[in-house]
Amino acid sequence: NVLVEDARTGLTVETLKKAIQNNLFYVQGKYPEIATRNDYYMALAYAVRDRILQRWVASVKQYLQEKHRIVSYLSAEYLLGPHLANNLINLGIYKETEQATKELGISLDWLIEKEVEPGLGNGGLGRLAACYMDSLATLEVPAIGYGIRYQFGIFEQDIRDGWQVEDTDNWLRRGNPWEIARRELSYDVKLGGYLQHYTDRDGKFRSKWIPELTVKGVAYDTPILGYKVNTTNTLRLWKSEAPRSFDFQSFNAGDYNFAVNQKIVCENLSKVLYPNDETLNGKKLRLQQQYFFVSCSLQDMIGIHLRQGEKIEDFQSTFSVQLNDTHPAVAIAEMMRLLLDEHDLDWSTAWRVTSRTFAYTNHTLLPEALEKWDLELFQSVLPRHLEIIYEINRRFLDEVTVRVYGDPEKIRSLSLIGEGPRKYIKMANLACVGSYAINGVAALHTELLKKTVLKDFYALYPEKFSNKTNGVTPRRWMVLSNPKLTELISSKIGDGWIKHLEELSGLEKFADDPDFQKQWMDVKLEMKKNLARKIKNRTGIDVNPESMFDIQVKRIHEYKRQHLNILHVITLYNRIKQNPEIDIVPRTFVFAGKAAPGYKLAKLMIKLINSVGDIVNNDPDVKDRLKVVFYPNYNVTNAQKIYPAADLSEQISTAGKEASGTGNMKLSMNGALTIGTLDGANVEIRECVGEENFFLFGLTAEEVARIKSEGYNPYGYYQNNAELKLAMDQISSGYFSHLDDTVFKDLVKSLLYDDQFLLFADYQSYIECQDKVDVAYRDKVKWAKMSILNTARMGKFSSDRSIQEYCEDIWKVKSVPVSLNG
Ligand code: 26R
Repeated sequence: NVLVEDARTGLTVETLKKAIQNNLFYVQGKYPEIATRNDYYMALAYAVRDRILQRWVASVKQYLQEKHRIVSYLSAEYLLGPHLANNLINLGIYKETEQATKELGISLDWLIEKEVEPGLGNGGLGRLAACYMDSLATLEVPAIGYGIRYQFGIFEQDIRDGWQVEDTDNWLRRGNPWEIARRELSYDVKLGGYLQHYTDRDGKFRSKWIPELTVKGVAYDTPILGYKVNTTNTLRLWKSEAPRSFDFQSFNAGDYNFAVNQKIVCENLSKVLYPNDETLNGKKLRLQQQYFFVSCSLQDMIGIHLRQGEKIEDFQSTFSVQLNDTHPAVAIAEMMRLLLDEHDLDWSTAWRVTSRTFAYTNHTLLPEALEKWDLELFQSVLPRHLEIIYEINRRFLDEVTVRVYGDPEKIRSLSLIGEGPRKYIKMANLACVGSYAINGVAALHTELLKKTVLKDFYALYPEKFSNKTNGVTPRRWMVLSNPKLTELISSKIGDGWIKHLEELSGLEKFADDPDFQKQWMDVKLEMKKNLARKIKNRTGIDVNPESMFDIQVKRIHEYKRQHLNILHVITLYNRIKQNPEIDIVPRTFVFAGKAAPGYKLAKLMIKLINSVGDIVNNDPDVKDRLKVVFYPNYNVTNAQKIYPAADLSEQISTAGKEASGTGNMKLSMNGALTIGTLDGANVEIRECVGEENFFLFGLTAEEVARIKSEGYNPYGYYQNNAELKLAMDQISSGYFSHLDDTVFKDLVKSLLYDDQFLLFADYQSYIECQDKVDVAYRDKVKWAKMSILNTARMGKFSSDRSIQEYCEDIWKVKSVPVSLNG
């Protein structure tokens, strides 16, 4: 007898084929002869979405059947990457779909490459949120991610004449089959205006907020499916619009222009992602964005809580709300406002609820990245919240004055309000006071938080602090991006590691097996060939897949020190020029990453990489032993192609500056060896893979702090190091810039006279370490073994482990398995 599957839920090749054909006709309105690649992409995407919808609806049903605790993740950024291939993997129908499309005469890869990724984040923080959503669903934990549906995500980077140029990211231009607009699900958000104070009938003193403007937030939901489970959670992103009533009012008043203008103001709120990473510019629109999504999200959560028949004062028993850095920290004041003004609770009840609801993750120690809002600006957007923050601060300082008796310096540092030429609000302080848990993202980072930026809060509330070392999802960063390696690993140890990454340790016993080593390095070579092809297409540069692929891909920043890497390139180049017959291991240096559009020095670093590349790549003396590639427009899609091809992973930030890093994990999992400082999660990676399988160099965080306090003198290092001096002199004299000695002036000046990141202090140590890498790479057998051991020992760095820890220690949530048709 024949099994007849439902056309919208079936998972066999036959049914998938039917579904694609149906969608081509009934959704796209096309037949095969005239269908475009996009038509096929859409037809397949909708077929996949149908299958996910079945699980999504089942999950909602399951969650509503009885009361469950729910995790709410608040993040201004989600860097999801393309959905299609990931959903096929998590549904477990990759092979079937490959077959179905093949039988329809089209290639699945071709469709997968068609997808425009949603780049709704800058870098590490946004990508972490995406990995965590994947792990929450995979661990079957009820969770909602809340954020902003930016119409334009992170800009697209192009390189012209070696310089970064930005183009807008119009990711929605062909429509988005992965989201469902919930037009009926919307909330009003007030902005600006003033307060009216009065005493109500019960003699209660009250503030009434008369806003200047009300915007509407509309929910757009994207399903997040777990790996080989039914659990499908929701990522709910808010789009801002003008309220319907609005145009009416102004129209009646006869001011059409004003009405149109206000509509534009409203829509602007979710228009574009701010491309800044680690430096703030205090823009009003950014504060409005933060408040907008936070207010919609809290109103939504309160609605969910109350509809379950629960009391408002028990809110914290339904939701645990995680703040992804301070970007959503205004939620603490907004929660108080909603409870006091809209739900009529008294202050102490409202504060009890609020301070048991939120938990705060810090992602950076850089002082310039700690969010501060000019008090007057804050007041002009959120007058009521300023009043509430003053009251939180007053009560908080009253309480601590007793404990830190007579230490005005401590009081100043703990206060939510900073004083100076202008007053400002310290969002990290608000987050610490209003949260029941505070965590850093790697062991070293958490220790430094406790010792430096948050030390006074640590002294006050040590029990709130814990470490949650970051992790990444092996589904996207191994299974999806490196299928060959996945197959090889599973052929030896089965596929349990995909959900239980510690099982990778089973590979250790093959680390010395010559056959396995050969297979391992064959996969690596194939991935390098693939990347070489991409590099050729995108940049025109020929690279040798047999050379060592030395890779640094991440946002461009002084603290990440891409210029230290390029100084190594110049040093090797000079050694070749001085002795053209010198025996060095051929290397391909791959750089990729975006610079914040307003960050002059970072943009100059990109220009320097490209300028050095132009000289090195084309000098006949080099004989193709060195190649420098700047791969443009680093994003999730490109990252997936780059990581599997890496031999060497560059993690060379100044110790104490990189909170964790997550690219370091993705590279090591894919068999790259790391050259790195004792910074962020590098410390823990080295502990896991073993010091003999990690190339360590540079100052420690303690030494960095000591040198800085004693006064760092870069010029001395420059004068006393011949190779360093030569490289710097070449850069400044225009050796790499057609004798133009002005181009790199600012960069040279910064390195020689006021570099905050101690680059010269680590130069010699870095070069010597790179020389060791060169030696190690010559021993193919040993390198293969070290590479295998890196992967085998990376089990700890799955985001499943991180999320498990958050669930147990902070959120107190349990998994709720979802059954279909249950
Ligand atoms: C305030 C504003 C300008 C801003 C500051 C900082 C905007 C964005 C950032 C980016 C920060 C918060 C970030 O992405 N930090 C990174 O978080 C990763 C995930 O925890 C870490 O791995 C990484 O080390 C850290 O830099």
